[in-house]
Amino acid sequence: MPDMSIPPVTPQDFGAEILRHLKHSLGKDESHAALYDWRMSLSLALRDRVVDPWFESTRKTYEARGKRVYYLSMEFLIGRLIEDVAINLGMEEVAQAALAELGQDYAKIVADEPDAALGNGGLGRLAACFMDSLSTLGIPAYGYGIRYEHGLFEQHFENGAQMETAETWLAQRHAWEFERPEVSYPIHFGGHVDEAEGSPVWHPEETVMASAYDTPVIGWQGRWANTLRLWSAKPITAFDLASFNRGDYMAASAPEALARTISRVLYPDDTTKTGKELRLKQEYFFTSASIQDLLRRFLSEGGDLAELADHVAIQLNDTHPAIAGPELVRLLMDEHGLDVARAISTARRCLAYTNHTLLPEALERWPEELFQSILPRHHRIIQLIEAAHLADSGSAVRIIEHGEVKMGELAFVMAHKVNGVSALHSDLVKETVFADLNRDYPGRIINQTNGITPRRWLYSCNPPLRALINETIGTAWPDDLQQLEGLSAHAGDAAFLDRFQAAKDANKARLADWLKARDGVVLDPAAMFDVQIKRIHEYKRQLMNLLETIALWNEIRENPNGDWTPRVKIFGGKAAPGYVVAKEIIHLINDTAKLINADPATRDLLQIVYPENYNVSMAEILIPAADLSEQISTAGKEASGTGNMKFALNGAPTIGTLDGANVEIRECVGAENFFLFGLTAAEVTARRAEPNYARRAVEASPRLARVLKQIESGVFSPSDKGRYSGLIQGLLDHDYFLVTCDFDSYFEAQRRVDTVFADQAAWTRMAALNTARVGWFSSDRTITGYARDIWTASSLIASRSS
Ligand code: 26Y
Repeated sequence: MPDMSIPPVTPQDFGAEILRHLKHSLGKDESHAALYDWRMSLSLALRDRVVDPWFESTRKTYEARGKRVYYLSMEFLIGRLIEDVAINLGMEEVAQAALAELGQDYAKIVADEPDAALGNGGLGRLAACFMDSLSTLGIPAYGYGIRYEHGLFEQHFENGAQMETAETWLAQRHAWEFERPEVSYPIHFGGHVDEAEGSPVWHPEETVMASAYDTPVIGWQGRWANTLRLWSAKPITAFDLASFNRGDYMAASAPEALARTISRVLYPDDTTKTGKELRLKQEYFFTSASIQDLLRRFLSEGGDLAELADHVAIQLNDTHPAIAGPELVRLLMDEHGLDVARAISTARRCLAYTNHTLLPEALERWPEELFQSILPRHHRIIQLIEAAHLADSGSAVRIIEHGEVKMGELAFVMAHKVNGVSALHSDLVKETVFADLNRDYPGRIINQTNGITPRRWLYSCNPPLRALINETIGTAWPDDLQQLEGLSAHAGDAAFLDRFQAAKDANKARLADWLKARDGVVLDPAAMFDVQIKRIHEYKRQLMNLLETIALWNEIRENPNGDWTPRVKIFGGKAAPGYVVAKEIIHLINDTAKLINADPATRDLLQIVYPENYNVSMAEILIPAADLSEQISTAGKEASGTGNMKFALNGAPTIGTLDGANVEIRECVGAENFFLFGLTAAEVTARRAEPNYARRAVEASPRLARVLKQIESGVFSPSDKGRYSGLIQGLLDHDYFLVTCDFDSYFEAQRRVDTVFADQAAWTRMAALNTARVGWFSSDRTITGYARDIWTASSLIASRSS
């Protein structure tokens, strides 16, 4: 039921609103308007319609005086917004019609919007899905992050190798945000602490201002809107006029340049703790601004700090904002006079921490010396936190140890709840990284399995399937996704399955058209589209996928008249710029594609496609078009995965290991609708202890041995035969991610895929049952879990209008 706050509008009236913006906001008349002008006018006209529900939500929140949720995240991987906002406002058709009447192409305008790519991958996209669900559920919430001037780098291939160039989404105005120059906070760095008089005083060496930019986040049917508040760094003194007048223009703008570097660029690495001073400054910058902002809001409403935790829930998206603990303690002690014990216990009741990785190389630790030089007061406070933790719990786990400040331990100790992001991952969090702390604080670690927003990841990205679902089970599913279960009853209905397949075929044709237009690549829409899209990581095992592709190529060549299922292997994803092995894997995929795609003997049966610059918008085209979802990480390494959920929801069965949320997806869709292979997490650990496990696996698999030999001998790199010898030797010497051990099992599972795919009715039924049975993976369900188990407040969801 549409909310009263969104008045219905005709295409004519909405067209007039667009024209008004064209004239008054863009200063253009129709005859001179460029695509950019139309896009900005459409965006501003849509934004206008978000403002009333946004004000209304803010008013209700203020009146309720209940609890607000603050989601602190270094990353928000948002993507485009025009379609998202139009759909949530129920205005998609009106917008299309309005632009058609103005002689403009809605789809072309939508495609002109740059992605807001303020994130690397899963963790950042999760934050964006959570913002969508918080608004849909009517939970008063703020997202807090950094307004990076440059989002995730753009990826180009030069002779198959990844090159990076700066992303420039803010080169054009960002239509959705409201600049708030009046909302700004000083952020201090460095200097020293004077403890002489008993009450410590921090004398910082450097100060920048954090300045707010607000983007409203509208929920389903415009019922509620929250705010995403991103901080931009500004100098305290913009400009040194004396230097300028002397003619020293560089010196004149030095303070500005220094401050601006803090919010200049997103760190493009999600694997290795780079230990860079600038990253620590970024983390403190946005965390301090956010904590100052929420405290100011609380106090301005007359709040009593003794009751802070009844009104404030702060969720830390991994350890990147873990400095929130000491920062809140600092403000409570140094500015509001609480004693240490009260300050710590107050902060802890507000704070909760989500862990997203077990990879030891991604756990943040800062050299103590560096940390102390940048945040001397916080260093001291962390010592106080550690002392209280050791004394109160009897724990032996230190926060500062071996000259390092361990952010995971800090986040854990300062949180009242710690959660993992899938059932398996949460168990492993308890058993591995935080085993000791789990014993010291029993019950603190809980699970909240990830989810995805069905508005973007089905309703918006898959119009043909959306229409079929609406006709089959009605239109109430986008905010009650378990209703998809109603599709199961139709899984034996041939007419329904035909239409389900027709929707998939339409999406495959759309992908083929898009790729043809973008890259000149021609796909066979009758072939199976087998898709692996995600960051390039050794643990995600794109290499294993490629080895299987080469093995298949060998076998097709040997038996060209065999009963092969034509496949297109689609890869997408970026490697961290400094991750050498990941970049070699990209290069090898492209080199292999070049050779295999040119082979006349296999050309109609096997093709490899790797479009440059995978991002959220590309995912929205690839996922609905996928037949098969590749989720093949080494068991125990992928905390959850969320792409896995998006594929299943869009009717692509999974080939996968028992890792992350795959385990729960398989339980939901049924083992018979999931292509399982590979070692379990426990078997992985056991296998690693066996001597020479990789070489033995290769010896036992002539198929694999042959492929490795081909790569090593330069079959795929004829101009540089030794190019991959290091990569292959590495696999034989220390195959930490067990590519060699899982290869045969994977190859065999792929042949099971071939067999089922050849029986189109059986395949479509399996695909439809995937869609029908994954409603539980809505991020609405996830957020409901956070609200119930972590943020616990009766007033939280009460504000939702019915
Ligand atoms: C500290 C720095 C090196 C760093 C930066 C980004 C470390 C980690 C990250 C990002 C991690 C990440 O994206 N993790 C993914 O989170 C998803 C959401 O929970 C999971 O689905 C996915 O399995 C996990 O890899």
